[in-house]
Amino acid sequence: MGNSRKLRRSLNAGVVAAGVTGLVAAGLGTAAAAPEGKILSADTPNAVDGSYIVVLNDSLNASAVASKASELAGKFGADVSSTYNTVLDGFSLEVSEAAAKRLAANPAVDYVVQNQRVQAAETQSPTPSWGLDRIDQAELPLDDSYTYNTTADNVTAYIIDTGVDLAHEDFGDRVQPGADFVDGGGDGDDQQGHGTHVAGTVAGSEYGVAKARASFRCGCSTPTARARPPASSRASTSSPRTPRVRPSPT
Ligand SMILES: [Ca+2]
Repeated sequence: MGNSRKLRRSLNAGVVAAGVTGLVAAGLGTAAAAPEGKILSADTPNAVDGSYIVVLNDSLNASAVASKASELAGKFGADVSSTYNTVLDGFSLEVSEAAAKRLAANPAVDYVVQNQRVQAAETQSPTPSWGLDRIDQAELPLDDSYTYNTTADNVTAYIIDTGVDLAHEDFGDRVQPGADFVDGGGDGDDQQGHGTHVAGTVAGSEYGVAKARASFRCGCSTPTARARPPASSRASTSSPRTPRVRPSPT
């Protein structure tokens, strides 16, 4: 066989090979075009690899959630870890990141969020109020403790109420003066008490939900719009007001 003939055969084979490669590439291109959605809270320091919560678009009963969860997880050969039907309708599962992105693009899915590791920061027990005891548990009876997993040190709360007792010991140096719409030019100091109660519930070190370094600013407006006492009078009679927390029946 002459070299020219070998060369023709070689070129023909090359053309065929190129054609096959093109077809394969075209096929791969079609597969890669499968729609993908975004995974929320991915790549955070506390993200759990391969563990996701899938929230469905529709509000379904427990049986329908289980059925839809099984259907969607089954598309990727995964088992459903848990189903949810109270706060949200959805399920959790362990799948690859690629599968989770495919799930996020499914029309039946609202969003997919990656599971996160959380841990309790501290427990306050006994609790000084019914509200703190109640806020950290869904079920009764109350356990006379409040466990929180964040001190909210990256949060600034704005209290728009009757003002805040700026000198109250439960606030330390975390409270900052705000606007005053009653006696213009004031610093938002509380002349009624309700705003201090609200601020104490939000960020008081003993009575508050956010206990650590959360700072907050106060705004003052009082429904009674009563006259502000003279400064000399306030200086001689004022004392720190204790945030009053109204007990509620269990
Ligand atoms: Ca509790």
